[in-house]
Amino acid sequence: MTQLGLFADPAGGPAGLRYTDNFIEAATEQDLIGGIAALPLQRFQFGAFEGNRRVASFGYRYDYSLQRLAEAEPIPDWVLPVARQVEAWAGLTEGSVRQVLCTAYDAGVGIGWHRDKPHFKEILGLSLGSPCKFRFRRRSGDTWERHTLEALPRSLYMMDGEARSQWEHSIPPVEAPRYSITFRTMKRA
Ligand SMILES: O=C(O)CCC(=O)C(=O)O
Repeated sequence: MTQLGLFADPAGGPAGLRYTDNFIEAATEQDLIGGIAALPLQRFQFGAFEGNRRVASFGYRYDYSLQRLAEAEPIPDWVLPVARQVEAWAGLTEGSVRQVLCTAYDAGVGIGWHRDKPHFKEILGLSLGSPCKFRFRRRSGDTWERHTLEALPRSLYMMDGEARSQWEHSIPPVEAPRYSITFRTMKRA
């Protein structure tokens, strides 16, 4: 093992975080944005609360009132080619992505600190439309370890390992409309 393997470079960010720019072509980005904009998006509901981002879930959705996963509409055909591309990049078996979340953030909208639900395993996210600061934090004694990923439009990130299980993530209010497609695999028993 090299020294880099022994001593994680803090500038490299959380272990288990992968990122790549230009994952899709600009024309594909426009098609995907069009697909998301045409969905019957709903303000994100968590129990009695409502977030400002607008979402549509496919495959499964998390019901915050019942605190469990519920079945949702199948992953739309127009998302499947990019879902297959995401699986190939991540080294996942075709069909591993079982949940897709399409999200629209208007300017001034973000997402607060959270970790994704434990029912899911790997989390991958495609950024569309405008850049965002994808922030990570992890408790370290009395303070927080922090890392910010500048997620460009058409880029893909993956959270696995510590990035997924130990670090929380959030996005501060975006400056221009941003869309994302989140691809999630299910925890295997
Ligand atoms: O928009 C994104 O890329 C992140 C979405 C997210 O973290 C979530 O919906 O849990």
